Amino acid sequence: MMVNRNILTLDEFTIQQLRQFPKATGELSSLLRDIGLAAKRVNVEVNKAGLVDILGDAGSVNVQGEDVKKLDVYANNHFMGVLKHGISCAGIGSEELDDFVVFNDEVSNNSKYVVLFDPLDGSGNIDVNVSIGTIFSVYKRVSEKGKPCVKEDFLQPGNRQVAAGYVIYGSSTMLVYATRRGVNGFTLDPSIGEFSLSHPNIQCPEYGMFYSVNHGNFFRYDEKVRRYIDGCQRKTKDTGGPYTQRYIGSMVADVHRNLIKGGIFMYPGTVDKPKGKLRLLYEANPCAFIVEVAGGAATDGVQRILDIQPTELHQRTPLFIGSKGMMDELELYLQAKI
Ligand code: P6P
Repeated sequence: MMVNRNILTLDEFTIQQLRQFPKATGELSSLLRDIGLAAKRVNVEVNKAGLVDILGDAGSVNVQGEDVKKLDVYANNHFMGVLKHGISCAGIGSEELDDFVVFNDEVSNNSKYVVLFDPLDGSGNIDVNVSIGTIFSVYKRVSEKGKPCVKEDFLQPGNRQVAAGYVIYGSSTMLVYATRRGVNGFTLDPSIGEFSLSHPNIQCPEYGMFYSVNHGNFFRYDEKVRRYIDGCQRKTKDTGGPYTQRYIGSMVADVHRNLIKGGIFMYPGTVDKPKGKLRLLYEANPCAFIVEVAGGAATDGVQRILDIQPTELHQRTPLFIGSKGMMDELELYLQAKI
């Protein structure tokens, strides 16, 4: 199979971006390449999960009280490992770890960034071969360089993100990341073992035909949310529909489809869990950053996700995210204007 020599790899792309800023230190480019390396290693295990004894629970329970799958542990260790042994990251926060991890060595203490990540989102789908993903969020540390990073470095609002992205281990393996300069998607090319630029300058369509929500919670949602979902079901050709309901159970996969084709993903709060299920720091914030840079929108039903001031690593938030036109219509329902 001929490989198109003109397709930039992730490494070539990040270096090309770096060359446009001669004063840049190269730390962000290096960090993104580190994440790409860890993603390739995790991809190998995800792709053979059915063949080796890596399926099933690792026998432990994580801070979320969820059974930890062995692949969760593997992914967490690999992403933390490349970041700890790189030159760009002073510390991390992970869904799989109780607290922040301050690397606290001479190189890391002089590194510019901190990273928050969900090493394997949707891990409940591992055993049934449904797409899963890694999500990451990058901040410039606010504490003094030369010293260990501190909690405040991680608890910045999402509008301070320098970069964010996800890896989706699906029919192909893709790495999508955003900086303020744009959103770009890279597909892993097995013939060269590199992520290659396949989706340059991703723009989220203003409208779409997909809505994603767990209907099993329907009668526990707020009445305004129920009315919006009901409205989705009533769409016709004359009113911008008909819509299709797609809910994969892996947020990365649902958000990715809606980013590319247009649509809205919702994980609202419920009467018993008003903050919903999804985590602000390493799920909602990075996805909100990516979707907003691509022209979409993301709120918690009241305010912009990226404006929320975090208070703790594992805090949850309701999440409504996707095409701008669909989010604007949702807003009218939430404000009881229709
Ligand atoms: P529910 C996966 O566990 C996850 O965190 C997201 O990836 C996904 O969108 C959501 O939970 C699914 O949750 O409650 O609908 O099964």
